[in-house]
Amino acid sequence: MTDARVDEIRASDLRGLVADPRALDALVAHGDPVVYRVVTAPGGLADGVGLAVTTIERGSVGDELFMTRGHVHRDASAETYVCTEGVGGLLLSDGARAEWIELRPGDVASIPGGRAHRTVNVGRERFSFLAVFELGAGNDYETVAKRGMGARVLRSGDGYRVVDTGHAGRATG
Ligand code: M6P
Ligand code: ZN
Repeated sequence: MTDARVDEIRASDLRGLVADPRALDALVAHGDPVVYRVVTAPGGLADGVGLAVTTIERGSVGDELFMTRGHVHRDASAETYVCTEGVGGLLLSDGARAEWIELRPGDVASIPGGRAHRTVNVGRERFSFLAVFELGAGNDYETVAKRGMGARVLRSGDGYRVVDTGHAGRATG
């Protein structure tokens, strides 16, 4: 894919989304590292089908493991993820309940239409996955910024834990 589009999402792009804004400020001040890259096939596969590979670096903002921003599709279309590298997971939210699905290479996860979705790297290496989605799905980021994902994924000893936060509060805090 020599003509693929590459988007780099840095720590500063997670403003308003993390549990610990001070830890984020410190990270931004220390070089504002790339948290993840999204490589998108231009024009998609065919017939309105889009393809992207997302790679999340290993790291955290305070205790909160590196993650994507998370979004909901405006057109309520579904999406499929295939894990290709590392260990991570998918947080799904319907606005009332959060669900966590751990992903290892070869695992396939379906995101039902209308669910907010975010991925998190919980492993010791990079976490990479391929996404197949409808072109023109229209990513809405405001909903997640406003109500959060209902859970956060935190470093815990050598592993991680998924902590329920509820949807009533803001995404930060
Ligand atoms: C997957 C797909 C993309 C998305 C990317 C990063 O590759 O769902 O559509 O852009 O993950 O997630 P986000 O857009 O939430 O930053
Ligand atoms: Zn999506």
